Amino acid sequence: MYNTNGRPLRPARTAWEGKGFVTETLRQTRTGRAQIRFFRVYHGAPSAGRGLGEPGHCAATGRVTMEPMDKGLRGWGREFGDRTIMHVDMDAFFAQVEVLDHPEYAGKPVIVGALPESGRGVVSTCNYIARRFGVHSAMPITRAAKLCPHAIFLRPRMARYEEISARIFEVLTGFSPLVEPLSIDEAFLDMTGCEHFYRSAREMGQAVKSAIYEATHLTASVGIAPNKFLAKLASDSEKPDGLVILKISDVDRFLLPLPVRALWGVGPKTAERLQSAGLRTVADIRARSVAELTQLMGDSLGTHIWLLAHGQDDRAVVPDTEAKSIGRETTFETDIPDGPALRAHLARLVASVGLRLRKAGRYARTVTVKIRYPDFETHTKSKTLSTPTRDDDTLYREASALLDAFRLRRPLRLLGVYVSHLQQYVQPSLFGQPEENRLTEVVDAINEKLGRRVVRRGREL
Ligand code: TTP
Ligand code: MG
Ligand code: MG
Repeated sequence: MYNTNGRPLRPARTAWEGKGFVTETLRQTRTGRAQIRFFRVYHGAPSAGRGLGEPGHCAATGRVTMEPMDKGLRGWGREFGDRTIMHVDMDAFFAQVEVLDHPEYAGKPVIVGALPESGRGVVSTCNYIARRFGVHSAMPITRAAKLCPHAIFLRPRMARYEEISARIFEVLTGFSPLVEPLSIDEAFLDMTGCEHFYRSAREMGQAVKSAIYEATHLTASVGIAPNKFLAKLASDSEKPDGLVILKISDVDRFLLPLPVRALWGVGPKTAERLQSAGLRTVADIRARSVAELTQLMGDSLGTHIWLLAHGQDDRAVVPDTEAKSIGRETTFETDIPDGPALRAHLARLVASVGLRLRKAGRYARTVTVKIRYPDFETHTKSKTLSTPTRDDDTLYREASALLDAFRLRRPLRLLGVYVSHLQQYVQPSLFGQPEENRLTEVVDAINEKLGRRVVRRGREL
């Protein structure tokens, strides 16, 4: 926990309500002159067994009243208006991971994506050294090779990036129960009510950056602002390793000089229309009334642009608690034909997906297998089951039958397994009891204890 200077005057109190709870701690300041009350609002159930010392987690105390959260207690948070929103985005994410795993690449331009000798494909991303040569995401790899011939070119290793991404999100959920993932390397956090843990917004942002660095040895850029739109602009504005704070009083200075393209939802076409009406910067839009803008751009787009130009955006941070599907795929080092090796990969993918499904407390109705041939031709086949399941044996049987159905005649470059139509429980009256495999339960329990998947089924070997 951060900013825990001062002596606790009494144990933290936790107040409960159906959908969340508040913790309150009372501390003596370091100088001993004042008492500070730290408040924090949590949404959703507490995670059992975790102590109060970890932000974002709290052990149940059994009290069952909800005490109102006094807005006055947000301290410096009030400089951000009703809400304090944070945006976090990793710097040159795939490329940074590659340099982390290969220290010999440090200081050199690194481009992740296709390989130039393949003659096709695009740049996924590149590090900031390569960006100086004009290389950027989505650029054809052949063009990147011309701009920066001495760069290190690498194919993406998605499984590794996903593993690190999971670690980052674990760190973020320690800071706020309201974390909305936007992509593999990026999230919004609603930090409203958490301000009292930090002396300033800068300290709060620094705490998140440091925690990510400690967990991954990678840098992130962070923006803190009154809403999502401004927080994302802020985090993008000083990459890499940036930390930009926009209080309400900073917004105009920051926003007005920006080109209209900076407004969320304004693409090249909309920008062109605005420009042909003489509107180049956010300040130009500010000079017009909402009526003029709606006349120019239509009711909905005009209002949207007018609001953003005034720094207004009331979208909520929506935590991604309801995953729509769970899946995992592997790209092989060398292409693999159908046979025991491929089936073992399938079993490992199923085991990993099954474990995540059980951890999420869900049952799946639909199983999907995805294949990709060396020429990138990609196919999927799905089956929807009559009874939802989360049992590895059932999932493997279905996935294996789907793989059979492809009648593979060529080796595969990629294999993936997905489950979807997730539901929380199975209605016994409709489907009969869901089959719970005792072996799966035991294996999960042992692996949980050991902290990783040590015990595996024979088919995975
Ligand atoms: P971004 O966050 O857009 O980019 P980045 O993290 O590489 O660089 P920065 O944020 O510092 O500007 O995307 C995150 C990852 O997503 C990126 O590392 C690679 C992948 N990606 C693609 O594969 N293709 C793309 O076109 C983009 C934009 C990203
Ligand atoms: Mg990024
Ligand atoms: Mg991103």
